Amino acid sequence: MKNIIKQISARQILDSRGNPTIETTIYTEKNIKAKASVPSGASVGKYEAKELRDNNKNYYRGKSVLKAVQNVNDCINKLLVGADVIDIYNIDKIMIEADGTYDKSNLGANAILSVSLAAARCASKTLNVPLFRYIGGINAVHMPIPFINILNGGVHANNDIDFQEFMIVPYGFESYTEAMIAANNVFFSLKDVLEEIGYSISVGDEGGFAPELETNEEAIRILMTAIEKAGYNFEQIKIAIDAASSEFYDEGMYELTSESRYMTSEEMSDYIKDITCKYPIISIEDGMAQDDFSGWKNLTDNLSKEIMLVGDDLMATNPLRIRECIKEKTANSVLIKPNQIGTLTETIKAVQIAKEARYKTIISHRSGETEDTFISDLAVGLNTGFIKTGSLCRSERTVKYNRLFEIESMLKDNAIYSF
Ligand code: 2PG
Ligand code: MG
Repeated sequence: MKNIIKQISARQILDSRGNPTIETTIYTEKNIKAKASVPSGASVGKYEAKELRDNNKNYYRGKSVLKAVQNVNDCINKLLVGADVIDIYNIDKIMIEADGTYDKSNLGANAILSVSLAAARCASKTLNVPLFRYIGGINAVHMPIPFINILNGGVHANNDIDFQEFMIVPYGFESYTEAMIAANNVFFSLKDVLEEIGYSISVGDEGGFAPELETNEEAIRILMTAIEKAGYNFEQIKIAIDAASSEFYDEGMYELTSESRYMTSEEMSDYIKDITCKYPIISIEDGMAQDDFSGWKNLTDNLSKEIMLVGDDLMATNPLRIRECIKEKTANSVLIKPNQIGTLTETIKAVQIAKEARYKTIISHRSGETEDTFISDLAVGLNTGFIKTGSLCRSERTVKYNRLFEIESMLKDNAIYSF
């Protein structure tokens, strides 16, 4: 009886963009407590579970989450007091049934996820094991390869670059720690390169530099210069892009404003193929828009043997959508964001389905983050192979990388870092 939930209470806190979000604490009869908070996206896909916002224009500009907080403190608290905190599947099931909608718009995906994550953390504390160990058992020894977003564009930055994220992927190294040293060298090398040319070195929402570059290709070339000037080659460090193309797709056309290009789906697919041939690119996320299914199929047919084609908006961490994409042989990798689906156990299911089909999986943060490090443990616990959690500055990003340093040192010689 000692593991039973005594109380669940939530409050409103602020995320890294200064917008309200929810933080939930769970207390058990054994006097163990654990909390979790949830992030929020800017380029939100239309198939994601819904976060509840109050929309009261006079309070936090409509962005407060007091209704979600109340749903935790009243409804969810009543439902879960007395439940076993270790049985996370039961906890999630109770909340999913109480919500009763396909997109969690009733209680709010933000409310539900905050409880789901806090419960898992509370379970790990109850069992006295690290969170990654609770999630993954003794199998949890693989450190994820980070996708580090050091150049920001799209809706994450105040510049005109169309693509949202230009990331470095330090995969040719012996350990996570060594990979991060290299990534850090490239981050500062990029700062020097930008300063030399006279570009701004202020940063965007995810901590990557956000200079006013001319084209997407210029961004790629500047990253390559930074990698080389830091003394690395493109076998050690590759480039990944999140085009976030749903943001510039309308009525069947893709519009790259910075390059004054207006492209059909086929032209967009050719454009991606072209940059993939020209540059050391390992992965393209959301190369095609969430509703351009035939475009996605075309891109997959053309490029899936060459690089990772990652579905973010396309699949929205939704097991049903991931299954559909697998069936249609669309994309070959899945971005995994717990708040796109709204519970930990459905997130786990999404990863399992993807892995069974040999799709690669990348655990991901959101552009509006908190100091919570849950996703670091999740990446190791689920052995996803990859994590995307922003640049190498801004504490809401570095806190996740720092947790991974901690996990690697806990694993000692058992830690594995490989592609
Ligand atoms: C993405 C994410 C995270 P956002 O598109 O992959 O980088 O951005 O959280 O704004 O949706
Ligand atoms: Mg994305």
